[in-house]
Amino acid sequence: MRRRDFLQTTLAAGTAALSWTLLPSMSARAADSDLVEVTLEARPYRYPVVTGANFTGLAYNGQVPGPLLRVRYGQSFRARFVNHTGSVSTIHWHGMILPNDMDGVPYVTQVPVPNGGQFVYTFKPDPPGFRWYHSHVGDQDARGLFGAFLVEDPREPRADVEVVLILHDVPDLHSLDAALAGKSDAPMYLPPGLTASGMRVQPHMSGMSGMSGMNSSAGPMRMGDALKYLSHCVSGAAYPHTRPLIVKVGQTVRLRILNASPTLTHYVRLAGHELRVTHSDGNPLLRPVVVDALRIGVAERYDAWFEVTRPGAWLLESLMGADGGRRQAMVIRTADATAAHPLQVPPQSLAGAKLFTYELAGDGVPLAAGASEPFGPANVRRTLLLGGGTANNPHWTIDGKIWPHTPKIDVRHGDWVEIAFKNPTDMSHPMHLHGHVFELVEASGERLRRPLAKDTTLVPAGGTATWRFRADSPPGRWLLHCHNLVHMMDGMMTEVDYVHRA
Ligand SMILES: [Cu+2]
Repeated sequence: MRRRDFLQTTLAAGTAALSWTLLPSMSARAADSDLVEVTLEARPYRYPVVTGANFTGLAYNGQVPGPLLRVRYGQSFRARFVNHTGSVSTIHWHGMILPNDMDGVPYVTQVPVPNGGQFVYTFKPDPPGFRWYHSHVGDQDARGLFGAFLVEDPREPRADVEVVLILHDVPDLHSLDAALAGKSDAPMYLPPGLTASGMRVQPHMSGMSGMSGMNSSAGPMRMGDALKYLSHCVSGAAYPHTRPLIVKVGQTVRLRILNASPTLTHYVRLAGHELRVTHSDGNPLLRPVVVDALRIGVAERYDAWFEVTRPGAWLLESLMGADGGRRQAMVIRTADATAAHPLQVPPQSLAGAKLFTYELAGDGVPLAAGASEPFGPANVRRTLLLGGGTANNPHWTIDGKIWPHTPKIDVRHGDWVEIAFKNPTDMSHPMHLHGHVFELVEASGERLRRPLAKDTTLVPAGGTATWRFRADSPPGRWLLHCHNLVHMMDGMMTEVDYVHRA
């Protein structure tokens, strides 16, 4: 009885379909229980945002995104997954350190759950912070099988207003087939005022800053692997149908923003405000950083704070260079905003903006050219070459291979591991490691003096990134892959495998 009550309590905060989620304090009873139990049932779902379009959606518990899951750090978690998708399915708990057989990777950590079948996932959510969950089978997450998962740290200060926002994009599934075949005619999305590699526009390039989308600066668009999108959403709705967030002057607001897009990097601005970023992928930054705009790669999360200092109405928006007509946005306004406070819209360019980058947040210093200095002692040191996406090599590869033929990374428990990515391709790759939180110690040729604790890193086009971590997770096979859906389905995937000490 007590558990059932608690299930209701837990899900109550997440049952507001088609809107972002406001987070009330967890009730005392909810926080006192040792166990949080939920049932997640996946079924076909018709999206209100794309009614009329030929789109085969899926949903957990009849809502997209799926219900917000909340536990207090230290509680155990048990999810009964019921699969009525019509095909096999699994749930992956992104950013969580957990037993390998709970990680939800089909044919790697578990036999996938057949249609009509059930599976119980049970683990102690760790570490605290903003995590998420999604199907790890085919394109099911792009069809709607994803949601946010908060592991709340009672030691952390709360803001007056706490909100979870999920940026997600609904793909035209025909373009997914075409993209996997390298024959999509969809344009690449690039935000206005940025070069293809995602660098800030430099002053000497200011003559280019008016170029909408900057597509022409990205070189010839050889590869037909971009997705077409039917809708760009904030937590299940597209602007202007997103629900406004009503705030009061004097309040502190904490936005926890997840990018659950299949392929798009999101660039987020709030009109009239800077954002103080305190966490990346749910993990505290060693020092918060104040920016004008966030860059959120696929699967990344950021905690961004601001203060309401005056009455007004402001648009929070992800800028979309190639699709500027459609806003992916929501209104944040004070209850007393009047006609004297018309809606402020953020600048529609990132030119000149202080953009969140790893180099900025990590206090980067350029490495000497050609330097190969180690970032710390490591017993296992590997370089992974990200490749493909050209006419002669249409697959997206790691060291020239696609899954399951990619080279694996063998580690022993207790090893210090350093993985360096080199990305000579003309697309950025959001690389994700399961079951670990690593330190990002190098980005785009800069050593980060304040490494970022993360589970996903954008490796920019033409750029580099280096991770460092201790192999002290539960033993098993931990997937390491690009979180761009097209690249992942193409085979840009490998594993960190725990092997027994000889
Ligand atoms: Cu990729």
